[in-house]
Amino acid sequence: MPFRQEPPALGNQYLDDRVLRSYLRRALPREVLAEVEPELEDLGGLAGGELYRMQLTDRLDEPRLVRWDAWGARVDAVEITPLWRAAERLAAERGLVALPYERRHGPHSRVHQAALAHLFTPATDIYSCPLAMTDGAARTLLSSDNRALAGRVVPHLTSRDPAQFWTSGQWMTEQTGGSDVGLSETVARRDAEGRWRLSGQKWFTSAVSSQVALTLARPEGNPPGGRGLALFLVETRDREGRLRNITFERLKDKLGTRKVPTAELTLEGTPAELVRGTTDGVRHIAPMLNVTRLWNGISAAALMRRGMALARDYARKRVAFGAPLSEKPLHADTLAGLQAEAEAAFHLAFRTAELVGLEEAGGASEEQSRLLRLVTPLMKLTTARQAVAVTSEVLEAFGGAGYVEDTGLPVLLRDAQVLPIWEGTTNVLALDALRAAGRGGEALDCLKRELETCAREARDARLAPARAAALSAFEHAESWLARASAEGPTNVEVGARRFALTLGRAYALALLARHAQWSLEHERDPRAAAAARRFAAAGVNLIADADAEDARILMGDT
Ligand code: MFK
Repeated sequence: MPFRQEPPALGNQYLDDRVLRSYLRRALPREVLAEVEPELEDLGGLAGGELYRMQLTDRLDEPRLVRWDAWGARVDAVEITPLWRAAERLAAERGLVALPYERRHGPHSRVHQAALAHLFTPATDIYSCPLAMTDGAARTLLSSDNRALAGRVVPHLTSRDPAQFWTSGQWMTEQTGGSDVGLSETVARRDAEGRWRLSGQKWFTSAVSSQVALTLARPEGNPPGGRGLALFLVETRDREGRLRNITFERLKDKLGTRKVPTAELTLEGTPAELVRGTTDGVRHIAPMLNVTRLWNGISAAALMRRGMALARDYARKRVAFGAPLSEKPLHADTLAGLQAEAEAAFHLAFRTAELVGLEEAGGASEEQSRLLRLVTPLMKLTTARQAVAVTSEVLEAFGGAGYVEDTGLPVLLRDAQVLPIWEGTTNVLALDALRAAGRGGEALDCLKRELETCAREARDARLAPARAAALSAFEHAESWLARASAEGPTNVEVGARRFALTLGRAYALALLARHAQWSLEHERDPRAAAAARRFAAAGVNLIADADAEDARILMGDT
């Protein structure tokens, strides 16, 4: 028989996930865990079974923009893939958006949702994108005090009935940019009946098949910048299913997330409802940004986990130079480094979900709310970069097979690459983190106290290097900020990315070490501690005392 390589396989993605299960045992009260575990196990079975098979067979299918039907009628429909249709139903039935609003488990409802999303995301071709935006829209509408609008729309966004469930888009990006949203050119005017109508172009509108979208537009006469924008809700179609003065110009030809129908849209007098006031649209849409950034982090951890599940299974099956790769010290060492990154990212993302859940249930202290404002951008930017690095290495762990499309592996890297880009790039979020840290320095103090608490709890001698690395990285970041601030704003900005990544990695390590202590004591499991030591050795402190002048010299023309 000629040699045939056995492909990697996935088991039950909940039962096989040591990190998720161990975390949930610590983070959830026993009765809550007992209640949620059967559905996690069920979704884990689907994720490693039927949904994975669909992903592999449906690999080449992509959404299509259908402008006309066979008889010449204009339809402007976006046909989504079979897996996306299945994911839509599954998401509604399992309450992937509904859970934090039903709040059956009080402050733990966000963790419950995050655990389901962790299993769902890598199994459904980034259907988490519309779910993230839908969740963000529900949160934004509920915090808007526009009871009439929230009362009409939120029950659809949070419905468990697939026939009633709506998703929401988030139409912010225009040709002027996705980062500096204040440059938006879409104009809002009142018509003769006093109804708002929007005109302009939206350049990157994800999941355009949604029933509603939150968007920004400038009421005529308003000043430039983010303050002059207002937040609107658009219902995309009328009762007959026709688009409401919206033209789908084309679908984007993207590197990854190719199952997500992202479009360019033209709005020509599109009816819209004001969500909240006629100004301060950027501030008013911020709740949505923070929710989608949480989803981004959960998705980053989840994609790393999927890559590791495949790479570890393959390492046991693939024999080279006389032994399975899993028995080769260098291969095992490489995977251990990736596992440590994935594990630290997991704890950072789930700690953020805990804080969001506390705040939503009214149980967050002022300290925890401040911490959350700083941790959200830190978590998003840190985990997104980890996801790109880890999925890239995962591909390499398969050798040439990782570079061949029909193994289903390259899509992991292509999908991960969006995570540092959408919902705020690394640099934009680093500046946001500086802003959050800067206001009187209170948020930074909150983070310091949290790190110190984690370090105190991680008292086992085996965790000493992790404790030391987390604390010393934080201290270096703190002293760098004080020094750079004294030197002037350019020096602060030039180091913002290194500062934010150092804080993000230090916090991820401290959380991992704290969990490792629990796992040593309650599970007699040394693996989380090994991950913490490995992560500590990989480099936490990225502060370089480079200054703005060096950047100017290096990047200048002369
Ligand atoms: C897998 C799941 C992933 C989900 C995928 C969804 C796909 C969607 C595709 C996209 O839409 S990608 C485009 C996403 N775009 C962004 O995320 C925007 C990135 N840019 C920023 O975040 C900028 O920092 C920002 C646009 C907010 C800057 O705009 P401005 O006009 O300069 O606003 P400014 O002055 O910084 O902030 C205005 C107010 O909002 C301030 O409050 P005050 O008016 O009280 O001073 C800010 O403090 C507040 N603010 C800004 N960001 C905030 C925030 N408040 C809370 N949280 C935040 N994150």
